[in-house]
Amino acid sequence: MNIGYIAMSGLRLVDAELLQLGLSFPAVARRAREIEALPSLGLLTLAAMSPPHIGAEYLEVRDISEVPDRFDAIALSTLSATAKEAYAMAARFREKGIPVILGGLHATLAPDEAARHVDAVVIGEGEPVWPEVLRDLERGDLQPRYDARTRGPFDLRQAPMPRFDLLSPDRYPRFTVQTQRGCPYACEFCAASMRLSPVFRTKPAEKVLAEVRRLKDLFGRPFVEFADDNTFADKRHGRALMAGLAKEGLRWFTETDVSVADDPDLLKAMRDSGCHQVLIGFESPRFASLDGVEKKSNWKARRTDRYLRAVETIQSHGITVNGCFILGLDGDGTDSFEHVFRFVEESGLYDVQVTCLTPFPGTPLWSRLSEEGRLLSAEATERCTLFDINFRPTDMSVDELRNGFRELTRRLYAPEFVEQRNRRFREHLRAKVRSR
Ligand code: B12
Repeated sequence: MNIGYIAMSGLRLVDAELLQLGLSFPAVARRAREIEALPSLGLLTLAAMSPPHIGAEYLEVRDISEVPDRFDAIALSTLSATAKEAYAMAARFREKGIPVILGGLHATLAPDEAARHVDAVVIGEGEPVWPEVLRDLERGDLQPRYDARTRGPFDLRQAPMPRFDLLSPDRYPRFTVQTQRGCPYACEFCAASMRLSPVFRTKPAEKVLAEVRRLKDLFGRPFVEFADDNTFADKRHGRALMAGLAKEGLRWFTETDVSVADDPDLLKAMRDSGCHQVLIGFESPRFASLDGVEKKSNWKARRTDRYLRAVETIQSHGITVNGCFILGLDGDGTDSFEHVFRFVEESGLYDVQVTCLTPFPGTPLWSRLSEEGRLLSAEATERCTLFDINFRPTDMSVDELRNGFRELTRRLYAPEFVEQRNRRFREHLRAKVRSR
């Protein structure tokens, strides 16, 4: 038996004008190329659980016609933005009598929809059920649904070594490694790993380091993007990881929250272990826009007054910050674009990423906007790109959000403004070194 593990690669954006505008800026075009070059860690992880007598092949597919039909079954992974493409691809395989098993965030968030298009849907994390799926497949007894959430959160101490060896050696300059799952916070809009299983867990540092070493063995000097929601949510785990990573000579990037700025020792350890950049979801520079967004303790809103200081502290340790902002939050009017621009200017953020509020199906935000009659289309999953708009904002029109977003993109990524921020970062560091 031979299984094809299929990922749909490439950036997605429905708004063609915005795509063209974005790609015209060197900083955005560079990031888009990096995105094209990240493999699906989920599929490589599942392939690692397959017994040796079952063949495993990993494919990145953009165009359905590229897919060979030499497989006995297909394991397909999809996000909301690519769900319709995944269904179209599944239909092609099923026409040829090849069963399709679909998993991933969208299959988890919208399992009834997914079930209409494939032979089996896997809900939640793949690891707890994948061996069973393969067994049923071999017996010719594939079930329509496997719900990993009924088995509790997967214990990351048992995490298999992803099959990085399935990747072609020249295609990938960057790789992902996961150090934790879930998140201690509960943001209304979040459509990341906490939707697979909400319990926050860390992967033992030794296991993470083993994955890093495996990548080094296979690919020489890899650049690693940790595929985490919040790498330093557990500071003790973060410190243990940094101590180990310091010996690996790696360059890496991750996503975390502003609280790393409260811990100068951790920042120093991060820099010494090769941290190149941290991506932080500030979401908005204003308390009013964030008030109530995080449902457990209003954590995000309570931190807004420390944002400027946090950027300064982190960047002064030689780690660049990529600040993320969401436009279109409830209560945000047309002045919100200027608020974000001014924050970026004042803080000197090295990199910035702006996105539009996105109701991903199956999230609390989606349910609320649906109840309030504010979704533009309940079917337009292809608009779940973080840049296309699929809802009515409270304090501006859809067109005002679209146009304001474009104009803000133009201002933030203007090469002179990017260079000004990057120069400020370098000069600041030089001055710090001189003053020592
Ligand atoms: C790395 C990453 C990428 C990489 C790699 C994506 C990939 N193919 O895996 C790149 C840069 C390519 C990427 C691109 C995009 N991304 Co992205 N990405 C991430 C990130 C940071 C980590 C994802 C990850 O690797 N998780 C770890 C792995 C192990 O988990 P996993 O893939 O979910 O797999 C597990 C289960 O889902 C399940 N599973 C998955 N697939 C399958 C298949 C089968 C058969 C089975 C049984 C199980 C199964 O088992 C796995 C193990 O438990 C997350 C944010 C985050 N912090 O989580 C965003 C995230 C997943 N991305 C997101 C988005 C929107 C995008 C883009 C649409 C952006 C754009 N406009 O282009 C594109 C889409 C690209 C594409 N063509 O599919 C959203 C998706 C939300 C959603 N519900 O749809 C997230 C959550 C970020 C966010 N801010 O909301 N992304």
